[in-house]
Parts: sequence; structure tokens; C-alpha cells
Amino acid sequence: MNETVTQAYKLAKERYTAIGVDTEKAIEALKKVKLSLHCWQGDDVLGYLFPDQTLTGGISVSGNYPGRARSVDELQKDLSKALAVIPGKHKVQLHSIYADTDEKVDLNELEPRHFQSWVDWAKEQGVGLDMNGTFFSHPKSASGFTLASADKEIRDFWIEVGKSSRKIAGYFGKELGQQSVNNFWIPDGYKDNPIDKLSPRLRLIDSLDEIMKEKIPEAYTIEAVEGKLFGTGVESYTVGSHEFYEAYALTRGKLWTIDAGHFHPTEDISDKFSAFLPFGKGLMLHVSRPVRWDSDHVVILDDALIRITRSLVRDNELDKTNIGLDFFDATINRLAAWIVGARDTLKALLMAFLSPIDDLKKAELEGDYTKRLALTEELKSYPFGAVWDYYCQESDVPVGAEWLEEIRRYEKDVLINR
Ligand code: RNT
Ligand code: ZN
Repeated sequence: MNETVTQAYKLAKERYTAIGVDTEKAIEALKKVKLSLHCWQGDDVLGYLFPDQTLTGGISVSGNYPGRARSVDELQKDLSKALAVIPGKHKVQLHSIYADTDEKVDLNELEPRHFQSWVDWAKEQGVGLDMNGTFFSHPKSASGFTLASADKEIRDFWIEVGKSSRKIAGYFGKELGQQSVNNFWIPDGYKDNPIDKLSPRLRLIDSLDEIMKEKIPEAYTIEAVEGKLFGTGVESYTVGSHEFYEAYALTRGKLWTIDAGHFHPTEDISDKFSAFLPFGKGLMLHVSRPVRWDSDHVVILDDALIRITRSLVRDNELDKTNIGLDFFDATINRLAAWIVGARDTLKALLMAFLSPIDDLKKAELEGDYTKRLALTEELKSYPFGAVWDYYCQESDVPVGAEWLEEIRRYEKDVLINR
């Protein structure tokens, strides 16, 4: 227990109380938010099913920092270590390629039992599991098409992959007693201008509908569909565009996934939540950081992130939104990448909670835009950091950059030897 942290919190609490903000309530609200940490930051999105396969699908990881997790066991150890310095109880997102098995099994043959060790690990850690079918990094996606392929054999293979991912997600939900979000992202598209933009989309609708046919209780799993503007090598046409999946989610009662890196660089994704949610079942977010393009940089506490959490909090959207992370950087310690991204997302949420929202909404309704501007600007320099530090201390996780020392020790003892 660090007295300075406690004292600073007490003073901060007084400052917030003076403007009608209850810091205890803000902390309680933050505790309830589950992030979904993406397992693939730990091994550069390679997975363990196909050791010789390179990453495809128009996404890429740069860097070769030592310590990449080479097995499920190593990945679980790394995730446990990272989760231990992130306050709160969270979830982890898997992908088909992270199955834990010695069997020679293809993506379409995966069954819940191949993920048994993940469920055991999740129970031990007290975390939930989300799922993603893998529709890339495979010989059968070499043409650049999967579920939207014109070749029925190819399409049928990927339909089986989708069905298998739903069974696995259903198993996660049942075993862990919390809904597992099963995210669908497929890379299908063309490098150059297509003639026919409609047929691939019609095929994608049919494939998805076929995958969703079997009824699985929603308490266990629900599907989310992730659109994209473009990928590298797929610059001219993406079958699963935003409008496509937004409409699919709305008409099929699924979640719409918004990845922060998948839009035009100046688009503000936080503006989309309140436009979709009055009509839709819910959202899945892939919080990421695009730098000039969908570069998947580690999430930092920047304006884009603050706008995301502010919208979720101010418009009361947290109950209908799953907050997943999605970035991959191999130029730095991979655990540090997870920790920075997750802690910053939580910090941004806390900032959003530490705000006199009702007061601001009232000012806005009354046309007092002067107060709206003045107060929101002053809030930016309120002592939210003292509340964050206190929350970390109370949650038994390192305060400030102390976590880095722990990760450095782990790097020296474990990662460097890999
Ligand atoms: C790709 C999508 C997708 C992937 C993961 C690995 O652009 O963002 O979510 O990053 O499935
Ligand atoms: Zn994504």
C-alpha cells in the first residue's frame, strides 16, 4: 500500500466531488467492463495448427522482437502474465488456428475438444473466451476468396470452418457460463477493379446463412461480422464491406463488428455506435490504432480512443457493446503491447466515467454550449491519473510503470530463452 497514491486519490476525489462526480461510482462502473484481449498479439498471428504457414489475408506483422510464443502453452503463460497486471476481470479472443492438439487436423475439422486446454486455462484464470473462425493463412484461401469464392468446393470448405467455429464458441459459452462472441472476418476481395461486385456478395450472404443455420443458444454464443475498407493486395474491392455487414447484422440479428483500423483515416468510428445501436442487437469493437492505414499499431491513449470510450459511456452503450482489442506489433515486447493497449483502454473508460454527464447533457439541452465547451476542456486536466493509480492499487496490480519491471524480469527469465 502506497500512502502517496492513497493521499493523491483523496485529493482527487475532493476535486471531482466539487463538480458532482462520484469517483467511487466511476471505479465501480469500470470494474464491470470486460475487455477481450486478442491472443494473436502474442505470436504474430501465426497460430499453431500449421507451423510453416505465413500470414496472409492482407494483414501483416512487422518486427522480430525476441520471445514470440511458440506453443499454446507459452501463449497461455504469456497471457496469464499480462492479465496479472491489468486490473479487472476480462476475456480472451481466440482464433481457429490456436487449437491445442497434436492431431493433424484441418480448420474445417476442428471440434470443441481441440480447445479443451483453453477452457481449462480460462477457468483457472477466471476469464471468458471469445472466438474467431480463421479464414486466411491457408492454401484454400490462396485465390483471395473464401466464403465468397465462385468455386463451390472452396466455399464449402470455408462454410465448414464457420460451422466449426460456432460449435467451439458455443462450447466456450456453455463451459465458462458467459456468452462467447464469435467474430467473422474474411479477407475476400480484389486487388484491381472488378466487373461484377454483386455476385461475390450474394455468395457471401448464402455462405453466412448456411453457417448460421444451426440454432445455438444465444446465451452461449452470438456471431459478429466485421467489415473492412481494404487490405493490402485487396485495395479495390472488399466483398465484406461495412455496409454489407451492417445490413447483414441488422437483418440476421447479429452483432456488427467495428474495427477502428478499417475505415477511411479521418472517419470517427465513435460516431457510428449511436447510429447503429437503436436498430441493432449490439456491437463488437476491435479497438486498434491505424497509422495512415490499417497498420494495427498498439492502442494508446489518443483522441480516437477517448472518443470511443466517451461515446460508449455518455450514450449508455456499454451493455450492448463488446470491447475487443486487435493489434499486432512485433517490434516491442509482446506482453507490453497487450498491457499498454489494455490499460490505456481502461484508462480511457475511466476518464469517460469521471465526468458530470447529466450536467453536461442538461447544459446542451438548454443551449448552453459555452458551459459544454468550458467544462469539457477543464475536465481534461482533472486528476484522473490519481483515480486510476488508486484503482490499480486497490486491484492489486502495479501502479504506474511498475508493471514494466515485472515484464522485464519475465523477459529476462523466460522470453529471451525461447
Ligand atoms: C483484419 C481484421 C481481423 C484480424 C484478426 C486477426 O483486418 O481486423 O479482425 O485482425 O482476425
Ligand atoms: Zn479486426
